[in-house]
Amino acid sequence: MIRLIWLFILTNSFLLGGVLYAQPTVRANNEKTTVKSLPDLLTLKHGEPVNSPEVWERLKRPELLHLFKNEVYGMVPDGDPIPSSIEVIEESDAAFNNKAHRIQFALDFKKGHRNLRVHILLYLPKDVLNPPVFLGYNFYGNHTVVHDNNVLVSDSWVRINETLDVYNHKADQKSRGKRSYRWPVDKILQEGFGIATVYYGDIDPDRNDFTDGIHPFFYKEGQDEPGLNEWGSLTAWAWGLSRILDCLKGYEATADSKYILFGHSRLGKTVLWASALDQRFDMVIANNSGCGGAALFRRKNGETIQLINNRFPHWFSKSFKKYNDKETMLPLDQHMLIALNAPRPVYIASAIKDKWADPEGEYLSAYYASPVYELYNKRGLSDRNFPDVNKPIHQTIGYHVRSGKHDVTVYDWKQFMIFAKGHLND
Ligand code: GTR
Repeated sequence: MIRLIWLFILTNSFLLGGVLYAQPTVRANNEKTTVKSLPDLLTLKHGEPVNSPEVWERLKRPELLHLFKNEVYGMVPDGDPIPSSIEVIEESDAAFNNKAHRIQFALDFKKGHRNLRVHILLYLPKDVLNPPVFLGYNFYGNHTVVHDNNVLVSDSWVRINETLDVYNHKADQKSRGKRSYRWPVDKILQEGFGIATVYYGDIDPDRNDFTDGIHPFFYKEGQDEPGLNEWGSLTAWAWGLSRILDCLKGYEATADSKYILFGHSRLGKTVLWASALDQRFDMVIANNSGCGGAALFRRKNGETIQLINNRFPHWFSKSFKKYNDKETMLPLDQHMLIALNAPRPVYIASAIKDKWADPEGEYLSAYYASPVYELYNKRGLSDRNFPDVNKPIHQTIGYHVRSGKHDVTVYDWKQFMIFAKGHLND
């Protein structure tokens, strides 16, 4: 079959390997994409059926985790745990006009002369014991998420973004609150949730450089970059979320909280992988996560394996590069990543203008993950047809495609909170 050339990058607002990362625009796809050849979730590699939660958990789940680690994201190298310490470095019970507690932790990793400091910002509503907590990374520093002058500013390397006042790769006071429209913290607290956020670059700066961030802490003598099937940045960020969870679970006020992982875009990819790896996360929400997140690789709609590996060579393992333009050779696809979250509630959110992330591919992935949820008698998505815009579906797998572009909006958060309230006790 002749593949029509359909992808056309129209934008001039991104630079290869550069500092701008706007979503390239995608011209409509004329090819009828097929997902006929999706690898089967309910068959083991030697052909036996997966017909119970027990077989899924004992055999299929480990089989898939092994594949994702070896072929896609890369694995965390074995070795002794990295010594770390955790300390409350600032707190107040007068945040948000006395309505909330603010706690800031410093999580420090140490090895030889190396020290990596990760700031965790946590807000908790007053008078709610162990509230459910949304946990998500932010892109430009904790101080960008809220208008709160007490939030500490990270020293880590930051991507340049002049509209957010980030110059010279340094976080700056001037960016305070500039991303607050994506984080309706006040509303989240009012609804009885806590919220924890961390700048993702504290764990690993988002650039093709493996001498910084957490990776070097794991190197063997003489090593200066991850091996073939070792971790890229996405796995590093996922690993970091588990360390942040260790910390929050060790803190009295959140020790028994439920945790809802939330991530947008590359951080949406991160959270799906993080909660596949760590089943202590109670729920996961991936917003506009696209290629390497919820979207099916085999559709090759919008961003493809080759495009993502070329623009972001550090995100995945080196072994993933062999699938550039060879999607059908992959022994897995992203419905399997979503299924690794079963039976926990998972929410996939798309935006209709976010063609780069392939909204329909994100939906179909969730749809094809559903048989694993059904093994547990949970409801996934039952309709193969793409839903209407702004018509959320809230089964144990939740989904919406909203109007508008690649972003996080008030509409999205409204759905996330309704979903969390309705499904945390599934
Ligand atoms: C884009 C990238 C996407 C998505 C996005 C983001 O440029 O192609 O995969 O991750 O960046 O994270 O903002």
